[in-house]
Order: sequence, then C-alpha cells, then structure tokens
Amino acid sequence: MKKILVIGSTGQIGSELTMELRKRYGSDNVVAGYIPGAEPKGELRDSGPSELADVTRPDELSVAIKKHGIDTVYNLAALLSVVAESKPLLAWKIGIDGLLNILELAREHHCAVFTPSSIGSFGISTPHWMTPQDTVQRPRTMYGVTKVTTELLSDYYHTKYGVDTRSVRFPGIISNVTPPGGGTTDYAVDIYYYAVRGEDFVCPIKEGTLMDMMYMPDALNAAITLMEADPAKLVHRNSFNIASMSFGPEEIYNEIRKHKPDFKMTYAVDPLKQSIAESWPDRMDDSCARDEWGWRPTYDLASMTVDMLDKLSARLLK
Ligand code: AKB
Repeated sequence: MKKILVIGSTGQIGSELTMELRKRYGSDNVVAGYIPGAEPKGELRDSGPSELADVTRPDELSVAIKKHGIDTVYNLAALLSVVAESKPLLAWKIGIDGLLNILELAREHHCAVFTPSSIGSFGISTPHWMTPQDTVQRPRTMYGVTKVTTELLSDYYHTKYGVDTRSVRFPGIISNVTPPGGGTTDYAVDIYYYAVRGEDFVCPIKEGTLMDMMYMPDALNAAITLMEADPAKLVHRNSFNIASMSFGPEEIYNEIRKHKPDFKMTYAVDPLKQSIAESWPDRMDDSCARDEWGWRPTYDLASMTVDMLDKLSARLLK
C-alpha cells in the first residue's frame, strides 16, 4: 500500500484530494501536510494523520517523510494566478524553491511526486484553440513562469535522477466544498454561491472569454489515475493537458438560469483578471492524456451545474 503525503492539504484541491486518497488507500496511509495557521479541521483532521509540511522548510519535510515512510507526495503548495501577481517573490519561493526542496527529498527517499501545472503555463503566443500538448509556453505572469518552471524541473529530475514525477495542467477547478482564493477562474465558482443565495452576480470576466474548466471529482480522478498509470505507457510526464468543458461567463449564466430563472448577472470587468484570461487557452487538446493513461472526464457544464446547485443548496439553505 502506498504511503502518501499531501502538501497543502487544507487548500481548495488538497482538502478534497486528501479525503479521496484516504477513501482509496486507507486513512492511515494518507498524511495531511499543513502549514501553521492552516491546520486541518473537522473530518480532515479526525479521519487520519496530519503533519507540519511547509515546502520552504526542507528539514520539516524530511521529518514528515521519514516518520511516515512516505513514498508518494502530492505537492499542492502554490499561490493562484491573481495573488501571485501581487506577491511574485512569494509565488516563486513557494512554487519553485519549495518544489526543489521536495524534488531533492524525493531523490533521496525514492518518492513519486505529483505537482500540478495549469492552463496558466500558456501565454498569448500559444495557439488558443485545441492547444496542443507540446506547444509554445511563454506566459507573462509570475504564476505562469512558476508553472512552466515546475514542468521543466519535474521533467529534469525524472530524466537526470529517475524521480517518478508526473503532472497535469489543471483548468479552472469548480467545487462545492472549499472555495478557491485568488485565481482568474474563481468567478465560475462564485457564480453558483450567488445563484443559490438568490443574489445578483457581478462578473469580472468579459462575455465571450472562453477558458477550460473542470468539476472537482474529475480533477481528483485525473491526479490519482495519472499517479497509478503504467510508466511504460507515458511518453509525456510534466505536464498533461486535461480538458472536460470550456465556456464563457454567459454560457455558465444561461445554464444556471435553466434552474434559477430569476438569477441576474451583470459585468464589471477586472482588467488584470481579463488580461490573464485572454492569455490562456480557449480549449486544450487532451488527446495525449487520453491515449497515454486513459483520461476520461465524466462531467460537462449541464451535469456539473445540477450537482453544484443541489449540493450548495443543501448546505447554504439549511
Ligand atoms: C487560477 O485561476 O489561477 C487557477 C488556474 C486556472 O490555474 N484556477
């Protein structure tokens, strides 16, 4: 059985990934790594072990890896795109200095490492429609720079030292559990909260701006399936395009209105978010992920909307 450390276990993806990994591999085999001030709470804390695991403190990471006999690390420590623009040095420190600490420990302790990349690793000069797996990556945001560097460093540690590094380029992730903080795609989560609370929504992204998005269950499944994949079949490693749906603000709004006809949305475009959104793909081509490790999403905009509205209504309107 694997022994897994999730770094960033209390964040948007980490909180759900840790619980899903505990379901699949057994609670005692999945350690929730956290930083001071972001300790696990509730079910996350009570259902399994947790450990201090700050990516910027290699000694602390080393203690956690040795104490629990870790062989697989899911490294989710990162700042999202908008926050990274306001704190570029911190984004680098966590995203890249932190990654190097993990890769060095993985080399020493023979751990496999998953560190997500993002649609943010692409830039304005990337082909936007059916963005190929291997293409131009010249982002102009610090988030994008750290994501391209993540891909390159992870591949380097694989080819040079044989560390089993793998990753995906996540689209905007939509979830009804932990809200995101400081991303360009956050509007596609926020809109559901407003709709369920019966409030009008002001969208920061311009009508017609397409971005890849994904429902959390598909995102978790992608990460775990890739880490389970037969290495002999992987031509690529860091990182795979994965896609399930792509839409602009008016499309998600119209989908929600099928269930909440009185819901209203207006626009007040945020220039930073808009310029980041316009530099990202409209839709990625994920055929390499499909061919090399059997990636298949299960949700589209319609089925995700039904589930989001059901789950949020059950929680917020109690
Ligand atoms: C963000 O908007 O920063 C993230 C991402 C797409 O990487 N959700």
